[in-house]
Amino acid sequence: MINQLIKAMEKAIGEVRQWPEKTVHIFHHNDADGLSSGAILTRAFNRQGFEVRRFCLEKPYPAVLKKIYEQEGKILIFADFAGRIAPLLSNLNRGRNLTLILDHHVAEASKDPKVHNLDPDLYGLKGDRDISASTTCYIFARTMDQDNCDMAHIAAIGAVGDGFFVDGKLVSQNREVAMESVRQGLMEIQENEKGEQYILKSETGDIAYDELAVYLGILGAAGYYQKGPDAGVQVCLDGISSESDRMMEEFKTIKTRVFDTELQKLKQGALKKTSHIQWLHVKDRFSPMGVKMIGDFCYTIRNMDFIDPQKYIAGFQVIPNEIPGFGHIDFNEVKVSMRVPSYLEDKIKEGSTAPLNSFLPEATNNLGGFSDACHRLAAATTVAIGKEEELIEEMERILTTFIRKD
Ligand SMILES: [Mn+2]
Repeated sequence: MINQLIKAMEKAIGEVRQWPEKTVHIFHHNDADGLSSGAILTRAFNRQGFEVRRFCLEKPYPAVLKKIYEQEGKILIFADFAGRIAPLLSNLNRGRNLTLILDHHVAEASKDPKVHNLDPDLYGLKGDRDISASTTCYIFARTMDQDNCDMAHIAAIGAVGDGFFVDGKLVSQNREVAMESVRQGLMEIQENEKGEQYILKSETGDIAYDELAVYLGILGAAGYYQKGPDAGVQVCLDGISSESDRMMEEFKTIKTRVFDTELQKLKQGALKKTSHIQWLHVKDRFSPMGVKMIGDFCYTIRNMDFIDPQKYIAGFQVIPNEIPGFGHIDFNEVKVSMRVPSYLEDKIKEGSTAPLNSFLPEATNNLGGFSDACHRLAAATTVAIGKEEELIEEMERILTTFIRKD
């Protein structure tokens, strides 16, 4: 399994070395796993003498992919997303760029030999148990050059950050990077009643890996439009600095202020209600924070006293027409994030209420929108600006049918 993956990585690395252009374009996610993936790849390719252009994306939106694939002759690398959309990337690429996918989500095989899908899911490993994107990137970097094994402690950031443990412990490939970090004196593992606590031993002091992941999450999400991801990658490579601390505090302050203002609006009646859904629209009031924050906000309010415990929660946030460092993009789209109050969560878990992924993707599709991460208790998609009410109506229509079927 893992040997087959390493073989596929060797093949891709061989093609990278022979590729005429010596610049790599890295696109990575903005959570702790994505930031540590971006950090590992940047250092690994710099060490090989490549110039690195790194871009942090909140999602691989179709409009962004279209712009990326207007290029030709490039080396394009996707980390911590895109495993599932390898067929789409194949269609966009048509042999014109060398594309590598280093993801760990559920994957589909590529249809273009120049698109190498190196997602371990295709090799029998479980992305929600065995291996994070950061560990996938670490194995890739080590396959490129054995000296890159000094980045095991960076891989562990994503492994812990994604939060997949068995009995409170990292397992499989994720465990191997932890063990390697311990061997190199960069990690300490403490046993406790819940499992294991992982501590990074850095020059600037010790820090628990789960705390570091939260820290990076704030830089990457709340600080998305203010160079937070760059600071996050720097933290992964060189540790926390007074500058990263200053930025983190600033982003936390912005988040508190913006959330408090929005809460006041909701308490004054800004929450709209239909038969099964309660919803809100923050327009661009969450700016300059990233669009991940609307999901965070819906989760924060889910059990507050003005929330109906029996209705789904939907929040809309306008997606800025810009990708930091990548330039202007005409999205003209709004993101919708959905969460559920605890009461509904129990109903969904016992199977007596429709989970979010049974109606949001379908409703989004019917309106020509883009579905990405949809789970039972948390889901998000995007639709064109102006279609918000229509989306709510479409979900109501599907839910009504669903309930009748019962
Ligand atoms: Mn991940």
